[in-house]
Amino acid sequence: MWQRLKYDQPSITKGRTDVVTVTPWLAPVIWESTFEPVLLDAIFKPKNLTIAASVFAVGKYVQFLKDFLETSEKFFFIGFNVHIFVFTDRPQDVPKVQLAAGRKISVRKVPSSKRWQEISARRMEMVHALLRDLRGSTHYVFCLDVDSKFHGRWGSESLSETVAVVHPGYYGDGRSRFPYERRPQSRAYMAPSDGDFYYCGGAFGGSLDQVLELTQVCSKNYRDDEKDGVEAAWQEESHLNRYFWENKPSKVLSPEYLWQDFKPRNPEIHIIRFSGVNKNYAAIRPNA
Ligand code: 5GW
Ligand code: MN
Repeated sequence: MWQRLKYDQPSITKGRTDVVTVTPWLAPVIWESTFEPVLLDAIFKPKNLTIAASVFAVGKYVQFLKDFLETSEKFFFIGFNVHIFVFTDRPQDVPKVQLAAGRKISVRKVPSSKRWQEISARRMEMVHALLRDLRGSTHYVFCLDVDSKFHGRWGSESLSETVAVVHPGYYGDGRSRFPYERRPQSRAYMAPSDGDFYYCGGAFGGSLDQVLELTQVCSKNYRDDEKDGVEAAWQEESHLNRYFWENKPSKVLSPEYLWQDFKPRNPEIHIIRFSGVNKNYAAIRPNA
């Protein structure tokens, strides 16, 4: 029982001072040394939760699956029931990965796509359809980019109703400089004086019900935009950012949770947990 666990005495006056650990709407912002992993796992493990993750590997992106899946076995919700759903047009190319007890991978076939914008835009819709099937069997869901690897723990500290990850590329910038969709005709529109953080399209999550709602709203807005002949600047990432502006995330993950390999590690980043690999765009994208 967690009551008998040994862990450092929490301090009410001392903690990290180099970063902000709570948003103005009082959602925790998760940084290394702001949580006690052993304690959190002891709280969450007895609930016997199932965590689903969706990952798309369409076309040449299947090459990223091996590292993604192998590193998830080392770092992603270790000791929990984890079900990874791989969406791909090349099911025969999904690598066989040795899985620990309680973990499984399912493959869902999706159509190939010539326009890369299609892939990025349709993920929400396909995840929404998946989640409808998972109602009753899954508690939390994360939607992750495949062109990335785990390097450190990503676990129960990230669980909450709606979870957004701060994008590593813009967190020092003023909101007017965030790459939000700026055309008022789009349903992803954000005014220059609006916005909290710029969040990643490459990682987000939450409870099954909340992610069902989020994917429904974002995919509907994307489709309605499409009928008007508008495609948001960063497809679903733009719609996600608009959604999280209107519906504040209940937990915010620091850029430790989605770094980029090409970026030098900033001093406030004490650990990189998940990071996008460097990729040769010309070699992997259908219409780069
Ligand atoms: C291809 C060309 C341009 C943009 C995206 C793609 C692409 C994305 C693809 O051909 N296949 C594919 O499976 N994807 C999925 O969308 C992957 O899960 C990928 O991680 C995600 C987002 O696309 P990324 O990772 O290329 O976008 P960035 O912004 O992380 O570079
Ligand atoms: Mn990516």
